Amino acid sequence: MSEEDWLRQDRLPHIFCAGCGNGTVINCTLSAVEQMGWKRQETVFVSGIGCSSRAPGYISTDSLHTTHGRALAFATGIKLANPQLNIVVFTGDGDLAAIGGNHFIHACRRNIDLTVVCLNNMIYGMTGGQGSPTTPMGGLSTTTPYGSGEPAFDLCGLATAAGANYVARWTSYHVRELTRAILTGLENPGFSFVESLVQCPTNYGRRNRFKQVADQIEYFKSHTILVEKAARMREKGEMIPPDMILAGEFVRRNRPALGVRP
Ligand SMILES: Cc1ncc(C[n+]2csc(CCOP(=O)(O)OP(=O)(O)O)c2C)c(N)n1
Repeated sequence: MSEEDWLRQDRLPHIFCAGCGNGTVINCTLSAVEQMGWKRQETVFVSGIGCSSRAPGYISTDSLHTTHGRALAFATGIKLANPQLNIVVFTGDGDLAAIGGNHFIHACRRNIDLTVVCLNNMIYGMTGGQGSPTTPMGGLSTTTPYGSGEPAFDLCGLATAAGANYVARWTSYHVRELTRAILTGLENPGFSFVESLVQCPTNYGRRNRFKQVADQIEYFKSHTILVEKAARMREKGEMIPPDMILAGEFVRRNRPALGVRP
């Protein structure tokens, strides 16, 4: 089997815009699932609402495309009803951190045995480009036409503080690192949170300074700093520029977890 065998070819073509980063992250996730050797009958994909949340519809396992912000509530129910199942949640930054924010913190606190892949395009993609909790300061969107004046939510910081067992961030540029992080998340018992920044050329890139799809991917490449390097810089009292993306593994631990297979 390869990751392509996990796709429902009959559902193609997909709804994603040309140049969207979601396909890359779905591919990385399926590659990690494939490397786990999981069986399709034992694996469930769950999502909320948004472009990113359409992902499970293209995967050939049982899946739940639920209501906006509620993917983790449904996923928790599945896991508690049948701990034998492997559960992967696809969610967007709006789905997870705005309308679903409360579910997110409590799923981390419970440390329930799931892996969440957050496709963070820094915008509400599906509804036309409104600002989200992760829209960067100064970022242009339909609801922040003069630039967002709010600081962006650090989803990995939140997941770490709330109790998740595994937390990592990469981008759609970092295909190998992202796949490895998702794999580690799948292997690690308890709540695993992997965030991937993704380009959204239609609703984020074109309103900001990324005229071409490759411009935003290039930005991900040039503006990433490893968490270890950032820690060394802080120790030396050096400033980390605010537009840098902290990437890598934030936490890997073994707190008691809910729903871990006996
Ligand atoms: C209860 C509810 N409120 C609002 C909406 C409208 N809505 C659909 S998708 C979405 C935002 C999606 O943004 P995100 O989760 O970041 O996913 P993306 O489309 O960017 O991948 C919103 C507000 C909805 N479907 N249900």
